[in-house]
Amino acid sequence: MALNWPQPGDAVDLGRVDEVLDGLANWCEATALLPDQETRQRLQRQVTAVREKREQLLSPLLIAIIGGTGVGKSSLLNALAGGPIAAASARRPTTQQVTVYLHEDNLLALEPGEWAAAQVRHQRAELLDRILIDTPDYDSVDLSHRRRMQTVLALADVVIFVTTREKYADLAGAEWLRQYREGRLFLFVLNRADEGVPPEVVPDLRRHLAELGFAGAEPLVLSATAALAA
Ligand SMILES: Nc1nc2c(ncn2[C@@H]2O[C@H](COP(=O)(O)OP(=O)(O)OP(=O)(O)O)[C@@H](O)[C@H]2O)c(=O)[nH]1
Ligand SMILES: [Mg+2]
Repeated sequence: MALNWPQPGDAVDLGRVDEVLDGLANWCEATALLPDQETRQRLQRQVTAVREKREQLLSPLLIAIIGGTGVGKSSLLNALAGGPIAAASARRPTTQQVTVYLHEDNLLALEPGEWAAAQVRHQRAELLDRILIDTPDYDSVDLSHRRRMQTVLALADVVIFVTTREKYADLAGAEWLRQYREGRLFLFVLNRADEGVPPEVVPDLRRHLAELGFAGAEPLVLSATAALAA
């Protein structure tokens, strides 16, 4: 597998975070230390907000892969998973429903609703805290594809937008993407790099992204199939 996940490295010690939060919560009670009630209440609200964020750190990251038909979304998912867990093929469109890939030990109970039409359990330990979601294309004539993809987009923590040198210009009309900019991390992948990338493509793609409000986004130029084969 050539697309390596970042390693936790110097991961934050959550036990230490809890100690600090408990200490701050005690201060909120200490009228001798903080006589001003308004200040104590403000601190209490902040402690509560940080506790909520800390809880979120324990939930698996929802990573949604989106893009036009045939750009290589399912292939990229396989490259990230390090094995062929999603069906990818030359048939268009291949992925017709949202498919959620999660570890068999993952305790997250996902209700198979409209957005999570299919679930595939796997045993890849490195994906325990990451749920990969493959979505149908957004540009098919079947409008339900885009609707389902957008439901996932709203829930995702990380969005990987996949495009190719043939399709990236479609971003010029992708106004719908704007509303999802806030609250999630976006990564933009220019796939099929093994087939060559003309020099104007990446600067053009950057320009389209800036026009959509993603100024400074640096496209990741790669080949999903080459990564999976490596
Ligand atoms: N040369 C090359 N082909 C690729 C690459 N990534 C995907 N493909 C091929 O492109 C075709 C479509 O790939 P998929 O991964 O099924 O694309 P998709 O975006 O999931 O397509 P839909 O599910 O129909 O929306 C398949 O035949 C893949 O083998 C790549 O990096 N290089
Ligand atoms: Mg697919």
